Amino acid sequence: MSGHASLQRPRVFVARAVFPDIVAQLEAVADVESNPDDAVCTPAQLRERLGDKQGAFITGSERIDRALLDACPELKVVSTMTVGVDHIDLAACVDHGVTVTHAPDVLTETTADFGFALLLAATRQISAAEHYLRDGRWTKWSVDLFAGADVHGTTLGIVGMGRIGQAIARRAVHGFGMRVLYHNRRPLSAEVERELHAEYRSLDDLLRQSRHVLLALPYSAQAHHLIGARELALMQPDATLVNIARGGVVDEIALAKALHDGRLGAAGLDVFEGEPRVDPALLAAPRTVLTPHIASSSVPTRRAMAQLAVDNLIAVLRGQPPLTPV
Ligand code: 8YV
Repeated sequence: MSGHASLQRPRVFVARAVFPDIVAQLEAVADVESNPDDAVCTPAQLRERLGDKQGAFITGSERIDRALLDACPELKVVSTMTVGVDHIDLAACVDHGVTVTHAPDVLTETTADFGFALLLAATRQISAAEHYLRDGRWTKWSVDLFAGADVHGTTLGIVGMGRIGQAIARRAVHGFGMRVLYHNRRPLSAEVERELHAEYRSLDDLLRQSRHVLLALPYSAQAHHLIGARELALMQPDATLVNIARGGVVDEIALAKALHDGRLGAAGLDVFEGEPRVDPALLAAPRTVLTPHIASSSVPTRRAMAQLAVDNLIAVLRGQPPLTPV
């Protein structure tokens, strides 16, 4: 009996080490292969692990492409604990009949907090000032010590006005008395614009008119290097650029050059094109705060992301509609 029952249990691969109590919920309904060492699979290892599985629990580090799907004929559902899905070939998943689910909403406020933290840290040079102090270089108070631009009361341009962009707009307007401009594939309804106190602009106008610019758009081929040398040249010379979207949205070499040449005030970056590798040009750029893709990383939020990913996976394996399909 139990042997028969176990034959019926779907097989699932959990690609990274996630909260054991949340994975235990999956183990109650599926045969789970996990990755307690938390090593990131190479594409070949991922193909091998998923070769006999019906379900995949992944993060942003695992790439689901056509070659992988060709090699994993039993795969029915890919559940990513991220909101972004640029690591998944959605068209190939449709062709292979694979359901894709993601984890929106649960990380919105935590990620918006971090976007604002980066805006403040970069504009007010908090990292550089702390290193200066720790290095023992602080010998006297002076009027212009780390004097930078202001955040409150200035104009913030938000590129990508989805859930996270809107949560940042609320912080900017209500917490910091800022004026908010935004650019989006489609303008928001007049009602939502009114509620957010946000004004639509073309990308070029937003870059020209904003004191600070924050990127919160999904990555796509059209968004590749959306912010390059031409766009950086449109920005105000003391503006801060914050990127909590994906590294590929920004031409990092052009950004490093603008910072070196003093044509941009500061940069706060949580995402990088080749992450976890960070381009040496960015590492050497002045007035820059760099963090290792942690915008959603609070314990309650990372737990909520993992829980939603498991709930989605279990629903699809049971033949029920997923909670948050892509
Ligand atoms: C994740 C993110 O932490 O959800 C997303 O899209 O970028 C982050 O919240 C990261 O992708 C995990 O791999």
